[in-house]
Amino acid sequence: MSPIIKEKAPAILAEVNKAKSILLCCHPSPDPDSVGSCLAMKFALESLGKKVTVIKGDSEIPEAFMHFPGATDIVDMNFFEINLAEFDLFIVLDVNALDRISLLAPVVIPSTMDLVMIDHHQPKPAITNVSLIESTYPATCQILFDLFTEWGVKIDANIASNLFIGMYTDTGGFKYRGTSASTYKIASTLVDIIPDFTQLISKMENSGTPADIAFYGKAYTNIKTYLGGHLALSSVSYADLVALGIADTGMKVAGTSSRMCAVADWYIVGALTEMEPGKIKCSFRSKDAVKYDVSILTMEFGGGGHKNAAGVMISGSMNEVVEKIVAKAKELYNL
Ligand SMILES: [Mn+2]
Repeated sequence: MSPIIKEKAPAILAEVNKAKSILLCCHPSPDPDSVGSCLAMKFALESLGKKVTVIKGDSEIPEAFMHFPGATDIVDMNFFEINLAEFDLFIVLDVNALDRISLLAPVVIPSTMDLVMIDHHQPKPAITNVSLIESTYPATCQILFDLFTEWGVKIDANIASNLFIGMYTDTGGFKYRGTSASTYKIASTLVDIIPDFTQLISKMENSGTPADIAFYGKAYTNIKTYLGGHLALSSVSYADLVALGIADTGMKVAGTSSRMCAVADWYIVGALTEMEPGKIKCSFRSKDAVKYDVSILTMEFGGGGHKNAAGVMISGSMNEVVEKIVAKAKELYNL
């Protein structure tokens, strides 16, 4: 149990106790740690007698997540569509800055709504009086397990399923840096409670379409290496996306960079996808987070993330963006 969580748990519970109606929001391009943490928090808060609304935020919830318990109750609205006056507390999960809540427009929190932020990304300056940032944890869902334990919330099957799937995904199946003995102990506790955890994983991972595989094929075909062959960048153009009939890349961009780590000599890998003309989504992975901290690279372009996994949206043509990344990587890393 992290001392930070122990220290912050009572203050967050005090915010919850004084709230009547609580808002939760999935982050843009939500991953299972975002959706799972929102849904687990919803069930936990409801067990404390609170009225809770989860909104989908900017993006659609991927079909592959719709079997997470509670997912069908996620309200189909973004931050700017929901009536904020109905809520007196907003708990932001798996997000460390206001501009990560929505990319659609600047997020302004009304004075009638308190804000609590709970996250495991590299800390940015605190923007709320009550924030819990524990960046040594591999998933927001793992923070929530400890937080709920501190609160005395009973972890039922609904909460356990959502926490488990978030932890499983953000740790790359319990193997990324940051995964600890505690992660495994908590996972063990959770799988004891979940009716069928292998089904939970399988339904999420094996619910793709032929277009998903075609996307990976396109990305892997377009890989070029730089900096002595140690930086590898894949690229999928907007024209490629149109040709493949892919409107929403979901987790495929991050999936591409994760799989590119398989090549021994590629120390830093990046998957670049032109989401709309002139807007390149970049997902980076590092094999050695100490020597090649990719969160520094993405922060140079206004993004963020973890030392070993980080992302950013960069404007420009594919060639321009590749040039910028290669130049910055050359400057930052000793390659
Ligand atoms: Mn996360």
